Amino acid sequence: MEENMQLEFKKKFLEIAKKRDSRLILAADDVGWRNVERVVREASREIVAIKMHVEHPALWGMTHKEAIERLKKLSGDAFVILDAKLADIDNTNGFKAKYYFEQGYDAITCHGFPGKPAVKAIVDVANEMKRGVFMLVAMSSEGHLFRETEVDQLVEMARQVGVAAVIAPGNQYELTAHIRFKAKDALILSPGIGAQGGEADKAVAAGTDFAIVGRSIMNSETPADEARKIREQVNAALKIRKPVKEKGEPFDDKLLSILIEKDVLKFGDFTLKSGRKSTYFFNTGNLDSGKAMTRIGAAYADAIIANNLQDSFDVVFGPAYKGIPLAACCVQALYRKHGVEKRFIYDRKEAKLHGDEKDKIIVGNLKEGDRILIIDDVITTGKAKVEAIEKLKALGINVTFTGMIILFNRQETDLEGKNPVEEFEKSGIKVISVMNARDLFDFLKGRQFGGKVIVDDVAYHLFKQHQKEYGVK
Ligand code: NUP
Repeated sequence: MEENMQLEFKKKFLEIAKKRDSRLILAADDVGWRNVERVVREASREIVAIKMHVEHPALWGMTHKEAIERLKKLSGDAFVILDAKLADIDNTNGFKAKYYFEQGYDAITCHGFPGKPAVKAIVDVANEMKRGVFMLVAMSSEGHLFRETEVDQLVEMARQVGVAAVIAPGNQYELTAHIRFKAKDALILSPGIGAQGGEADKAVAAGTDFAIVGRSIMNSETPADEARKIREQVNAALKIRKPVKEKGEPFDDKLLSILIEKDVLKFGDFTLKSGRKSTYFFNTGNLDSGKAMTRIGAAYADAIIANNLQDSFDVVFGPAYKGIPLAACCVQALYRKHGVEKRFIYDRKEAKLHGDEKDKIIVGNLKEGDRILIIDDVITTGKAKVEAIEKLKALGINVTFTGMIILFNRQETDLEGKNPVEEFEKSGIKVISVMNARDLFDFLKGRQFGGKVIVDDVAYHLFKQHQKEYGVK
């Protein structure tokens, strides 16, 4: 019900944008009313909405009601948005939103960082009064602290609460493209175009649906011309924008881009751990930076949450060596992104000489009764995982293995011709693969990334050949 009201608002906003043939929101940022009046009058045909700050009516010497009324009259009934950026607790947000909507604003902006109930309080009021809520998921300002993990959480929150639109920077294209991907079909409104360095066409290509522009129009001698130029740029860029699903689906585009950036996929003659020859190699050893580990950790953590595994284990186990940093970044991402607190352990390849049996082999607190989730990069035959499980079982502690998260499943048979994933599942270990080889190769085949094709026809053929020999049914 609540979500529907915001959906209704979104629809209404899009209808008006269509009628006015404009996706341009004017930020009426001037302390003097005279200039605001001049600009809105001259540029009224170019804009769909006017955005102002809480202080503006007072600066213009009028009440909120008067300001809204005058702006609507001057602009031929453009929407009037209050950029209040509400960022308080639920109760306070609720009464502020109610007060502002009572003044007559069509929509209000808010922050998401105070948490879901705080945003929901605004949305509840807006739904009741049939108004819109626009939530910031990042900012255009230099040096802002909206990091990838926070942005992901904010986008998810906006989706869950069901706001009419999200606000994302029009001057940080990579970030907004990521938000576009995560936010799917949500409306994205973007400030940061013009005075803050953003270009309208690039912002739209990245995912912006509406441009919010202040100074470059407000300070212009010919505001109508300036506004028309931006309006036309936005409209033209929208016409040629590719659908979102081309960007990275079914894969997380941030994960995909780091795999590409770090050359994780290699082609040639390789011998795998199992002794098997391969025409290609998925080398997670190349994921060697903070950005890479952040994204990989997030991929594991997201897989755990998406598959609802968070209550099925007590500790994450990363088999030495490669599994060690993976387990560490997985539990970190679990905590940071999802608020889920788990321990992690890893084994020593060379047993320590002192301590009890457990301490010689295991680093971390492995406890009686622990349910263990194994984290590893790649699965081929499954042999390395079986060995890791046996090593832990040999310690004589009562533990169970409940799950396994693998970044890349090569989809190959084990040395007996069986499907290793099925074998694990038979023994009660749920196996989740973040990426399956066949899906990934099908997706990458012939696709350009930054001007280069990772999987060309030859590479694809090599993969298929290898699959023919070793692939599972
Ligand atoms: O991330 C944001 N960046 C931003 O500039 C969120 C905002 N709400 N704004 C607002 O957009 C800012 O307060 C100003 O009113 C407008 C951009 O104005 P200008 O840079 O186009 O002059």
